[in-house]
Amino acid sequence: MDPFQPTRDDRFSFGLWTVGNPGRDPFGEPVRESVKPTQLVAKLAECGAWGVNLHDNDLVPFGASAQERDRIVADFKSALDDHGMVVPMATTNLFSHPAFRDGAFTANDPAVRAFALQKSMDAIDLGVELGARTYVFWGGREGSEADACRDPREALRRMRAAIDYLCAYVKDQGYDLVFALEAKPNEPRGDIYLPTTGAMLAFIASLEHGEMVGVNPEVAHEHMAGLSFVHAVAQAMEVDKLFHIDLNAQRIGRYDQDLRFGSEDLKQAFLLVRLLEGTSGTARYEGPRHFDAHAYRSEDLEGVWDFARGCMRTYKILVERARAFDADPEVQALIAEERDAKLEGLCAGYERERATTLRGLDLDPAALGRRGKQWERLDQWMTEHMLGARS
Ligand code: GLT
Ligand code: MN
Ligand code: MN
Repeated sequence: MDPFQPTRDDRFSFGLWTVGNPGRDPFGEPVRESVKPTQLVAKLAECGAWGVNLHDNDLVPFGASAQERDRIVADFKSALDDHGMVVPMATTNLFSHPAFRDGAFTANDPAVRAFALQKSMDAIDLGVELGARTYVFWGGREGSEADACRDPREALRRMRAAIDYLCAYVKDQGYDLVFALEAKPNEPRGDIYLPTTGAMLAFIASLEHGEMVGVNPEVAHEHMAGLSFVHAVAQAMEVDKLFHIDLNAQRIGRYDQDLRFGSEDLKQAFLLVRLLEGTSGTARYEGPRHFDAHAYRSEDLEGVWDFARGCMRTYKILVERARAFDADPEVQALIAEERDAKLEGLCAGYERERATTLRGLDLDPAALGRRGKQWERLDQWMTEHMLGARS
C-alpha cells in the first residue's frame, strides 16, 4: 500500500474556492470551466480529502432567494453524505461585493458595517447548518490606500466591535462554534489592518469573548511579509490559539501566490509539519490540515486534481521525514547537549533565594563565547533527512 495515500484520519480539507478556482487573475480571464460544488465534493472525496470549507457565496450565489438557498444547501448536504465528507470550517465573503470596496467591518459608512454584520450572521447560520465548528474571518478589504480617510485606531475599534458582536450572536444562538482570525499584510488593499498573526493575537487579547477566538495563519501571508511562518504558528500554539491553518506555498516578496503546499521553500514546509505533528515530542496540532491554495493557471481540470493530491502527498511525505529526523539518535544527542537541569531550575522564575544563588554562580562568559554550537551539522543532517539521503 502507498504510505502517502491520504486517508480521512489525516483530516485534510480544501476550500470550494481552492479546487474550484477557475484560474482568473488580474490580467486574464478564467482558463477552466467552473465545477459545481457537489462535483467538487465528489472529486475531493475520491482524492482522499476529509473536509471541504466554504464562503457563503461559494455555495449560495449572492442574492439567491430563500427557496433557492434551501434547495442548494439540501443538494450539497446530500453530496456530503454520499461521499462521507464534512464541512469543518466556514467563512463569509466580505470582499467581493462592490459595497465592500472600502472595507466591511471597518468601513466608515455604518450602513456597510450593518450589511457586513447581516451577511455574517446569515453565513454563520449556514456554516452551522452544514456542521462547521470553526468560523474564519479574513478581512481582505479591511485596510486602506488613502490613510487620511480614517484613523487606524478607529478601524481597530470597529473591528473589535464587529467580532464582539458576532461572538455574542454565536453565544445567543447556543452554537458550538469558535472564530479564527486570518491576517494578511496587503493585497487587495495597500495595507490591511492587523497584518500579521502576532498582531491578531494581540488584538484577540482585547476582545470581550477572547476565549472563543483564535487565529488561522496562512503560509503565504506571513511569507509575503518576509516573516517566519513557523515562528508565527509556534506563537499561536504556545497560547492555545491555533484554531485553524491555511497551508500553501509562497516566495517572499511576491503577490499572494497560494501555491501547492511544499512547492516552494521545502525547509520551512518541513519545519512546519514537524511543529504541527509534534514529531520532536511537543504537543500536536489537532485541527484540520486545510489547504488554501490553487492550481497553476497553466492547468486544466486534470491539473487541479494533480495539485490537490500533491498538497496532501507532500504533507504526508514531510511527516515521515520529520519523524525520521527526530528519531535520529545523533540529532537527539546534539540538541540535548547543552541541557543542565540545575541551571534550568535556577533560571525558571524569580524567587529571592534562588536569585541569590544564581547571582553567586561562577559563570565563565569567555568560555561560553568560545563554544561553537554545531548547528551547521544539525542543519545539514536535516537537509539530508529531507532529501532522503539519511534515515
Ligand atoms: C481568499 C483569501 C484567503 C482566505 C479565504 C477565506 S478567501 O481566497 O485569499 O486567504 O483564507 O476568506
Ligand atoms: Mn487563507
Ligand atoms: Mn493567500
